[in-house]
Amino acid sequence: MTQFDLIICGGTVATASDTFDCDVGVRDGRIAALGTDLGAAGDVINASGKLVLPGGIDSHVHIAQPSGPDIVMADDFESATRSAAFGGNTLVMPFCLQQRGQGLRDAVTGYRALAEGRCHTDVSFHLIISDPTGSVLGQELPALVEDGYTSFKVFMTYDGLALADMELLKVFSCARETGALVMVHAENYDAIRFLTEQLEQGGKTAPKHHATSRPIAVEREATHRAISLAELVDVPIMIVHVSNDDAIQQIRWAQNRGLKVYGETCPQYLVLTEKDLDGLNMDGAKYVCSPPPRDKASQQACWRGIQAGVFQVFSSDHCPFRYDDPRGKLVPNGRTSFRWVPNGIPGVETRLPILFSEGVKKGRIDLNNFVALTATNHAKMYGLYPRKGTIAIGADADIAIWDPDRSVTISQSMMHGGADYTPYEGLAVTGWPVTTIVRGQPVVRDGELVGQMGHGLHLPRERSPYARPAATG
Ligand code: DUC
Ligand code: ZN
Ligand code: ZN
Repeated sequence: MTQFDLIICGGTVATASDTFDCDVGVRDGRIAALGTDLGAAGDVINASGKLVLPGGIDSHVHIAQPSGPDIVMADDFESATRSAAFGGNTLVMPFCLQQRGQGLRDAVTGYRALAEGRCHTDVSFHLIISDPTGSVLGQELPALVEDGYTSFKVFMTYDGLALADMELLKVFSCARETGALVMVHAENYDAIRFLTEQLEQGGKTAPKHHATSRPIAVEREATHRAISLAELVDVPIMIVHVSNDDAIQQIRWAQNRGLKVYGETCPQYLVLTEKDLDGLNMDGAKYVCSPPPRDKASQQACWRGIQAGVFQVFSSDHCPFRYDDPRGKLVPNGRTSFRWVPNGIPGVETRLPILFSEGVKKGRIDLNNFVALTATNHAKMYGLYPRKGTIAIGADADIAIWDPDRSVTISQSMMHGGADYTPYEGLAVTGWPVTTIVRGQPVVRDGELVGQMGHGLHLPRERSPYARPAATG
């Protein structure tokens, strides 16, 4: 009888704190040994010359989420998690969106059914609270947190989603009581509506005006307001998809005052700019996401935020719509105004290679920081550590094996999701994940899909220690 189900040998292992050469022995889906000369195994993967990293955790993806009348998201759970696995991820965290008037439990049941048996990677759901009624905050949310849905997102903009300040305060208060971590989409709803009306009245309806309608002040103001409201009730918050220095300064200001305010940024804020929205015809629609990509100075600011530790997590905000599709970016109404173009871009497969290449290879961050930003901190922030997000004895054997020197020019032809374009077309990167292992089972091996759909499981989570109010720890 062999001692291990799988040994990954000869590679360089990196965690959020250390880098070392050793073999990894896997038994029953968990890491059982780190060392050399581990003996016999049912399967051996030679990782010499490769990096052996914790599988990526993408704590901000949208899958199969209703996004407006006649709009369909490009990914279901099968295609999204396949794409994630090819991008070196072993766990993704999508959202259960509560529609107004809908019960939270009902929303969860619906998304769980869509995911059941169809995932290649593990998944763990956040909630989106759009209708914080008394029963939602009094009964449903506490019960769901108890069941392992220990984080949720709130929106400060969008028709049907935006919460008023009173509602935000009630939701924040409920998060404090239940121990859930709140993620905040910080943009000022009324300011966007006002600017959108003005632009449309002036005939400025092309996709590039999506960015004009959501300038930095819109994000800065909402970021500051969210921080202030959270301070009032003493609840930690995560400001997601931060795009620019003004918003970063608000978060840094809060952190310097000892508030538990966390930050997330995404690839689009490092390598895209507002100019990408100014394509021929409707081409700019491919880059419509919120907040919009800004300028080179904002990209530099996001790098500084990463380097200075203002951001704990780097996520994709994968939110894919097909481009050449009337139910996607080319929805007929979208041609009449940017306001109808569905918001979001694909990115779960390219998140890790972009940060590895632009960050590690270009010397902006080290490999251990890369692991922290893309895996370990996601597990810590969202109540999955140390089962997930590291390479340690007893942890789930969620591993991505990387060729750190492979040169790749990103193109849609090599993507594995449901979208028909990538916003990163033509971007040259160095370093690519070649094998992805989820709980000891190779899902992608040497660039080929070898896993079975349905291997990916839904994971309930613990309450995050980072969600504890400042007053209690
Ligand atoms: N916010 C997200 O987090 N994703 C896509 C669209 C949006 O506004
Ligand atoms: Zn958002
Ligand atoms: Zn998002």
